[in-house]
Amino acid sequence: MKANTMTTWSRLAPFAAAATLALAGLGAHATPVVVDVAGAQSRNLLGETGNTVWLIDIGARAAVNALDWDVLLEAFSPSLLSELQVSFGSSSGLDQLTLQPGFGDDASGSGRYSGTLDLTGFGIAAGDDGLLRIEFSELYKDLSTTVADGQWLGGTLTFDVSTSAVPEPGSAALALLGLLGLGAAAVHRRRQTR
Ligand SMILES: [Ca+2]
Repeated sequence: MKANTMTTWSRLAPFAAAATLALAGLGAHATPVVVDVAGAQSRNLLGETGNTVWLIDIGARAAVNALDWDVLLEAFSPSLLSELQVSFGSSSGLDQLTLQPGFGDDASGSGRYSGTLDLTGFGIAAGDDGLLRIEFSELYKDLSTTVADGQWLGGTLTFDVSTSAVPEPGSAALALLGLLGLGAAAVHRRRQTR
């Protein structure tokens, strides 16, 4: 397992961030954006056609400060639960982070996973169009490009969003750190339902 150097978040972090912004007099307004994942399919690799892609309006230049997830997944054999992933970022697609909720769970079938991550400092924010792009993809293609390797049966992704004090856009290096951190987070948070 990877060292969990990026897992020092807590559920208090979004509140602490909001308090800091309020003290700075920036008038930040924190809002939870809840995305129901039911029906999303992970078919192909990130960026390839056939994946489920959603564009959610969170407000122009709104920043994403935290993510909570509680999702029920199904991986169709021989595909594995660890291979289902979801990426999110601005509509440019250049600043996205990738979460693998079932990280470390190398089994087919269904599994439920939940967790939370403080994203302050990752620079995830909508551009002028206000759109958060969410793509459901697959880490390894076991099946035809026209059928799903995995399905998101239900549950939610909850993004904690603030509409001012937008940080700098994230770099590719930060995105990679985010991937590792989210993976480590998921493995510590996973629990299964069979
Ligand atoms: Ca697969």
